[in-house]
This record gives sequence, structure tokens and C-alpha cells, in this order.
Amino acid sequence: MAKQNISVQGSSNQDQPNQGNRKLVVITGASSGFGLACAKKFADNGWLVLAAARRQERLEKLQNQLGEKNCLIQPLDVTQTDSINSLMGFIQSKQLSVDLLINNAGLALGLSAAYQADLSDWQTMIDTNITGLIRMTRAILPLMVDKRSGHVINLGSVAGSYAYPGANVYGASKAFVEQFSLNLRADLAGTAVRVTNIEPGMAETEFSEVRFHGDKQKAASIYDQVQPLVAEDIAESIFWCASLPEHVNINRLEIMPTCQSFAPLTVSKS
Ligand code: NDP
Ligand code: 8X3
Repeated sequence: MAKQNISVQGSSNQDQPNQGNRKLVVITGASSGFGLACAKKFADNGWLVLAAARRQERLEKLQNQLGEKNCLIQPLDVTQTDSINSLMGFIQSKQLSVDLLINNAGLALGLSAAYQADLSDWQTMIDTNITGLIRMTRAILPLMVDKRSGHVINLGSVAGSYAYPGANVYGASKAFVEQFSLNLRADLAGTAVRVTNIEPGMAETEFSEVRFHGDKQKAASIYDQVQPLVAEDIAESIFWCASLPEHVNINRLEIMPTCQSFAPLTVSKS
């Protein structure tokens, strides 16, 4: 699909945001953490950003910061098919050509053992981290395959590779993301479309506040007396993967803060 100049609703002038063949990145979960940092990083480097998330007021603030010529915004709940369809309608109505999809929207809910965990938390993680991610991918991928160019960057986690107490469904959902990413590579062989799974360890964002259902004190205690990754570290890594020449595909990139290591295998003695 050829790139076409578009006008942005609410723009005070006729400037068009993707003139000069700018690359376009669609970022899910761009209202906070990694997604927000990616939006800033890519916009600062000349990309046109389509920022999507549920919290519209956050997106508006981001758009005000980056400018309407650099940042388009759309409400998105990845758990809702209608919402994904609306986003795709927006992309198609503006004839936007998507160069990069960052499947970042995701969350952990709870840290209880599997025999005590809340089933609705489990379902929300599955709906968001798995179903939402595959639906977004399935919606955007044909556009990339058609033009034989594009890149999907998924947010996995070290929790997808290493088990730890309380990670149960969260870790399993990220293991899904890792394997899905590798299988996408298999299906996309010969299309020139790239796929990368980014696998961060502990990073201080709103992640723990969400995990502990808004308990800010408990969330802060996770990062107490350690130096976790910050969102900008991950945005930098994602930008690097996306900026490599098109013949280079980073399959998986695992990143931990230096203070984090692998859980020892435990032996329980009676
Ligand atoms: P944040 O909580 O700061 O950001 C999560 C983002 O996801 C928010 O913008 C939120 O936006 C969005 N989101 C959540 N649910 C939905 C939904 N249903 N539809 C659309 N957007 C949604 O966390 P992080 O930035 O840390 O997390 C980003 C990704 O990175 C997640 O997939 C997470 O699992 C992963 N990750 C995080 C790590 C960490 O330690 N922080 C480490 C490894 C991976 P809104 O609420 O406005 O919709
Ligand atoms: C979150 C990273 O280390 O908190 O995906 O499980 S960790």
C-alpha cells in the first residue's frame, strides 16, 4: 500500500504528519511505561507514532507533548474486538502504511500462588497478554505481508523463560508470546517481515502498581534498594532492534537489570 499524506483531525494547520515518507509505528499500551517511552523515542527520531491505549487523557497529554504532526492517538482496548476493528478502521481510512507494530499492551495481576490466585485476574491476563496480542497481530500482519515489509515487536518477559513463585499465569502468558513470536518468524519466512520478542526483567513502571491492584506502597517496595531497569532502557533496545538494516532480525532480546538474576532451583525439605 502506498503511503499517502493525511490530515489530522483537530490540527490547526494543513501540515500533514507523514509527509516525506516517514515511518509509522503503532504502539499498543502507549499511555504508560515502555509504550510511552517508545512513543517519545520514536517520535524524537522522526517516526510518526500512532499511540493507542484505554486512557484517552494520557494519550492526549502525549499528543500535546509530541505534537499532532508527530503523534496520532486512538483509544484501544486490546481485549475488545470492536476496539481493534476501530483502530484498523482508522488506519485504513487514513491509508496509513504501518512499518512497525509494538505489541506492548499487557499486565500482570496478582502474585499469589496458583492455588490461591483470583481466576478473574488470570482471565484478564490471558485476554490481554495473549488474545489481545494475537488479535492485533492478525489484524496488522496482512498489511505488512502485502507490502513485503514491516516489523512486529512483542513484549515478552523474562517471566516467560524463568519460573518464579506467583508468576503462574503471567509467566505462562509471556511464554506464549515468546513461542508465538518464533512461530511467526517461521510463517513469515520469505516475506521480509521481521519479528522480535523483547524479554525484559524487572523495570520500574506502573507494572507493579497494576499487579498489586493499585497498592502504591506495595509496588514501591518491589523497587526499594535496587536499581531496576527504567522504561527508557527498554525503549532504547526496541528502537535499536527496529533501526537495524532490514536484513537483520533480532529474534529474542533478554534484558535484566544487573541486580536481578535467576531464581535458584528450590528443594523443599519436610
Ligand atoms: P505499565 O503498566 O506502565 O503499562 C502498561 C500499558 O498497557 C499501559 O499503557 C496500559 O494502558 C496498557 N494496557 C493494559 N491493558 C490494556 C488493554 N486491555 N488494552 C490496551 N492497552 C492496555 O507497564 P509496563 O510498561 O511495564 O508494561 C508494558 C509491557 O511490558 C507489558 O506487556 C508487560 O507485561 C511487559 N513487561 C513489563 C516488565 C516490567 O517489569 N515493567 C518486564 C517485562 C515485561 P491503559 O491502562 O491506558 O489501557
Ligand atoms: C515482568 C518482569 O521480573 O517482574 O515481566 O517478572 S518480572
